[in-house]
Amino acid sequence: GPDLRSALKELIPARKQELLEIKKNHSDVKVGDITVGSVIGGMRGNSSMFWQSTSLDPEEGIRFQGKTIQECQALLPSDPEEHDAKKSFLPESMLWLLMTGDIPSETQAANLTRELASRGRTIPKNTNKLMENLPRDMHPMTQLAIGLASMNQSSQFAKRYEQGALSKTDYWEYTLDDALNLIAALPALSGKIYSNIVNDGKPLGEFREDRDWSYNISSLLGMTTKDSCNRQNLSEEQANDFVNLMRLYTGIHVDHEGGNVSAHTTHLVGSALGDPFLSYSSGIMGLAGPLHGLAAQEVVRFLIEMNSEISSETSTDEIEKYLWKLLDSKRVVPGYGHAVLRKPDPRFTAMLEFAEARPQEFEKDKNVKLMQILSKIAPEVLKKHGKTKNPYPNVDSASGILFYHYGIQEMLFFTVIFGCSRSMGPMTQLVWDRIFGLPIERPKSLDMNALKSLCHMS
Ligand code: CMX
Repeated sequence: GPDLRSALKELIPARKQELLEIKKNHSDVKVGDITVGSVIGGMRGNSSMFWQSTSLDPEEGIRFQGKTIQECQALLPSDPEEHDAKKSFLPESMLWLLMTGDIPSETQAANLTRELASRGRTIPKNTNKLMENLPRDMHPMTQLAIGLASMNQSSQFAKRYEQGALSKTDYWEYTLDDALNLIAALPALSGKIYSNIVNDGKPLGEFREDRDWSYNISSLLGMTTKDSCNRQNLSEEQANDFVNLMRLYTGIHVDHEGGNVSAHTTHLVGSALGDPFLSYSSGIMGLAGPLHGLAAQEVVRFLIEMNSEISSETSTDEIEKYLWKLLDSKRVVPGYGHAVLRKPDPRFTAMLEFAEARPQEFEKDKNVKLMQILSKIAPEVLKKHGKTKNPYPNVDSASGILFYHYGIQEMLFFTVIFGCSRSMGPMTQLVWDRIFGLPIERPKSLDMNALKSLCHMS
């Protein structure tokens, strides 16, 4: 179908049948063994979640419905009005891929783009009022979580459920409505938050119903030349590049399989039949943790600090020395290493390629230069150091410093942009949770006595 809802309607019967069959005939098949180490080690290596749209390969990195980032870049439709040869695909195309498993046609992508823009044009009055009254210095992620949670008042799912008029087979349709409204509201919400931080709450740009989701995020951050205050004095070309950076960034941070904190939290809260707004607001709270979404700002601080202590960003010797000094004082190199990945993060590679495709723009930026050079030097140093299982750059190595380059320099705000993107994977899963009628999540926990007895300790 030309719209997402009808495309899903066509897919649902066969997919439901598939899962039903697995449940009926293969529920006893063993997935793996759970160890005591995993129970006290954050469930590491314990495969125990069902997640539809993405999976993480230790060598290849993330795959979206089985497709690598490169394949997505080649296949997913971009903005038909964008004529730049270096254009990025639309996150809206990615959302379609996540939801359905299929590459959307140009028309399907354009329709979803229009649908989100039309749903996102206004946010609920109460939410708007609330956002206007938040303390200007409140943490941006707290603002985002509050804004999202407040939209629960407009949840179609919650309203119908409350009325007691909802049959289980219809859950997904209202969840889909809410999920699309939530994703659609993120440009306005993040724009409101940024204006609270940098402009005393006064709008920085306009929302355009005829433009795509990332364009509207950029415009409401004041980062386009036409529809915003353009406080960074960007040229036409720079502003266009920024929108493409936004499309790229938000297109590839949508999901990282199910076990990461933001995705898992959304799924867990949603499993208690919380509506999408409450569920993703909780996911946002999880994303705000320094071991998860906040790492990008660490890298930016690190690059700026190193640059202030070395004579030139091309001085290989000094960079090596700086890294060894860091490692010898038992600190980590920010932006390197990963819990699961064992190669350079393909998301990092995509961000690096964005900079490399625009040499004139980034030539004079010492921090971006250092980021590029570091990605050659640091892996060698970390290999010699010999501790980290993955000496390669992770996603956070490049993203923050590129936003910083264009003038988004309020580091706590980076995670809000991450939060715009990350909505897409977990919202997709929530819709499918309702389609499949998955139950409330309830793992068994073990107390100290149970652990000791399993280990034959007295
Ligand atoms: N610099 C120095 N040492 C590192 C390192 C790095 N970048 N990454 C890992 N190590 C060390 C660990 O501290 C650990 O040392 P000990 O044995 O002394 O404790 C050892 O190498 C083994 O760790 P690991 O199994 O390779 O890595 P973990 O799964 O424990 O941790 C991560 C993964 C990301 C937390 C870690 O690599 C790290 O701290 N990196 C720097 C911070 C960072 O970039 N975070 C962003 C993560 C982005 C993302 O999750 O997508």
